[in-house]
Amino acid sequence: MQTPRPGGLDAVDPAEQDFQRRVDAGVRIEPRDAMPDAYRRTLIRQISQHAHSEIVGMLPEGNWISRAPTLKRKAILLAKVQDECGHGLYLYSAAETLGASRDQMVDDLHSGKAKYSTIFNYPTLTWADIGMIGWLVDGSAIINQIPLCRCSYGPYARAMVRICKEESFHQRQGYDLLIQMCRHGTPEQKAMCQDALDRWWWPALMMFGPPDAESPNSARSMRWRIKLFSNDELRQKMVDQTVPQAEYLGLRVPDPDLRWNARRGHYDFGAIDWAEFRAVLDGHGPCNRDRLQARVRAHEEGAWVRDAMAAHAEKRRLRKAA
Ligand code: FAQ
Repeated sequence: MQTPRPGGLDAVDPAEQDFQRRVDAGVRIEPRDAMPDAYRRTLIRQISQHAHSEIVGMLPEGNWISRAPTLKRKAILLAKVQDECGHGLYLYSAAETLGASRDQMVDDLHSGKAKYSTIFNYPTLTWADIGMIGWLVDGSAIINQIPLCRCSYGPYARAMVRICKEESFHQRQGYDLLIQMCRHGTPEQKAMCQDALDRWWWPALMMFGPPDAESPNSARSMRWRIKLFSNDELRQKMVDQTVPQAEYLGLRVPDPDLRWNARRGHYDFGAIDWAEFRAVLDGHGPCNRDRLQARVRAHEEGAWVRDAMAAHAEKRRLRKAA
């Protein structure tokens, strides 16, 4: 992975050079500032994909709200899923500051044109999966998103501050659930957690995106400080942070090549199945079709709310104009 080049050497246009100098100097770019079209497009792409991920990401856990084992766990899960909805809304708003239309973004999701995180195309088969999502998926999301609080685009960076605080609660509730099941539960409950880890470990590592050498957007996004770390750097951080937590739970990470490398000061880990990643990205994961159908249905069933709000706004406008 190339590190950002100070001064943006391939920015030929003087306006772009000036923009790059501001980014290099750590100036926050705000919606009314001049910015290269490609910077705007890259942000709209990333922020809208991120928003879609938060919204589609409500579905796997939403599946368990009515089956949570206790009132306390149900209240926690409800709050978490509602938080994810809020994250989606902040992020759609951040993308709108760049001129993106909310209707267009939502249409692109529903038509299958827009991407969202591959991780949400896997099913939640048991209650242990809820713990696994909090621990691994929210855990990975935090590692990826803490640096975004310092990214170059103001509205995205500010949205991420609040999102990260909430993701931190999400990660902790997931790990707490797993501690209860693995350290204080029955052997059957612990086995259920091991089965969930076996299914979620590799998809969680894929959340960070393709390897650096195959990531078309990384070099430019890093130069513009939209990304501060590469996909592989963040993935390594996730492994280093998570393996000791798995040990505390008494769970085995499903990777025969995983071992501590004292020379590197990091864990070495096995090869990721990128063919699986690409298949899920292309719509062939276990739940892609269900996820999109659920979102389209929710949108259609909510049409009357949007119509009622539009009629109410129009009535107020006419009353004011009279
Ligand atoms: N899934 O060149 P790169 C969460 C796409 S939120 C699907 O490396 P980039 C909270 C990528 O978009 C999880 N697509 O791309 C939660 C690009 O496509 P394009 C979401 C992926 O943008 C928890 C192409 O592959 N987080 O979990 C994935 O520089 C629990 C080439 O890749 C964010 O969105 C993937 N895993 O780096 C919610 C964070 N990976 O458009 C509910 C912000 C890559 O060129 C419950 N986003 N792609 O055709 C980012 O940091 C970046 O966009 C990356 C990808 C790192 C995801």
